[in-house]
Amino acid sequence: MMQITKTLPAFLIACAVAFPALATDDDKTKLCAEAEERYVELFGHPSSEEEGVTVVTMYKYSFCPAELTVPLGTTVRWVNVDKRTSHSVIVKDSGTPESDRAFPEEFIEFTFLTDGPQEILCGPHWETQEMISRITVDTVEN
Ligand SMILES: [Cu+2]
Repeated sequence: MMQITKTLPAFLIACAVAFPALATDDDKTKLCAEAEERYVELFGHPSSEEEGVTVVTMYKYSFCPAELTVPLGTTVRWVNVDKRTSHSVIVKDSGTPESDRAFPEEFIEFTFLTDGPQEILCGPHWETQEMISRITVDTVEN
C-alpha cells in the first residue's frame, strides 16, 4: 500500500495564520489536495497521468479544481472519490441532460465541442451545497 503524507507544508499553515481572510480559499486548496490523495489511493497514480482525458475530482460537495480552462475537443472525466455520496454532472448550456449518478469510484465523461465558458453543476448538490464549477473551453483545438 502506498504511503500518503497528510502533513501540509509549514509555509501553507503559516499563510493561513497570517491571512485569516484567505481561510476559505485555503480550505478549498486543502480539500482538493485531499481529493487528489484519495484519487491516488483508489487508482494508484496521480489524476494528471490519465491519458486522453482531463480529470476533475468530485469530493465533499466540491469539484476539484473548481475552475479550469481546456482546449476545444477536450474530454473531461469527473471522478467520484467520495466514500459514500453519489454525484452527477450537468453541463448547463450544452443542451445535454443531466448525467447518471456516479457512485464512489465511478466516473462521468463529457467532450467539449463548443468553445466558451460552461457552468458545471452537480444535480443533487448544486443548490444545497453550491457544488458548482466553471470550465472555459478555448477556441484553439486540442
Ligand atoms: Cu454532488
